[in-house]
Amino acid sequence: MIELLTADTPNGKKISIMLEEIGFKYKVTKIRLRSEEGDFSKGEQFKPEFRRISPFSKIPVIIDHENNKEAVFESGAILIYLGEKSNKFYEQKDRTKINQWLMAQMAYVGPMLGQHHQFHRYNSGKDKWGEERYFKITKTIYGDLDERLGQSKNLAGDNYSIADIATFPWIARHDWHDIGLENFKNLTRWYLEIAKREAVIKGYDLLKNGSEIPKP
Ligand SMILES: N[C@@H](CCC(=O)N[C@@H](CS)C(=O)NCC(=O)O)C(=O)O
Repeated sequence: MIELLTADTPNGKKISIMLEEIGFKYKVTKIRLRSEEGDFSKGEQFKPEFRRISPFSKIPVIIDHENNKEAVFESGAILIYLGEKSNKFYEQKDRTKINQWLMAQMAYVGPMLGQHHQFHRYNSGKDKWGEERYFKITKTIYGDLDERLGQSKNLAGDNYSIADIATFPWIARHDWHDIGLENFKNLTRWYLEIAKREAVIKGYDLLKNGSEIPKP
């Protein structure tokens, strides 16, 4: 059994989607990232027992109870671990391509879209320069992903892979981005194909509170 310590965020959803896709038995342990008053500095991610398995105090983390309670932090590393363990969505022959698109998600797509959330969604009007910068970068990312998906069925080639699983929950925040997903035809085609997968629908609603995938 895999224990998933997480919260309802794009990085958290990557792992619940993967666990549903590979059909592993898992349980979700919710980590409250902020106090009742909304203070992040008082979240459960800073408890010493959590920091022992997640040194940067971030979700998601998994504990593999079938493998000597091996704990893995960083969503990309977790996807690789589960891909290797299940032999699914991480085809040996495609690994170089999958790794590129996975690393691009981890190092660029996620962090940039995350900044766009901070400036545009949570702190709109506070910093014009930051707001414009991350709006522009987000638009560029949509364009670049659209271009790739005009040439390729999925990010790393024909096969749906952990690179798609890592990227999907970030694009699922398109309603926060205000870029207009529907203007990016190839990205929309890919998004809708993934959005109808049963495992994705289930994994998206990881806390079982009726969370639905936003339509373009
Ligand atoms: N690169 C990390 C990023 C994880 C991350 O930023 N997690 C956020 C939620 S999506 C978090 O735990 N934030 C709590 C905090 O920063 O205190 C990953 O992909 O696992």
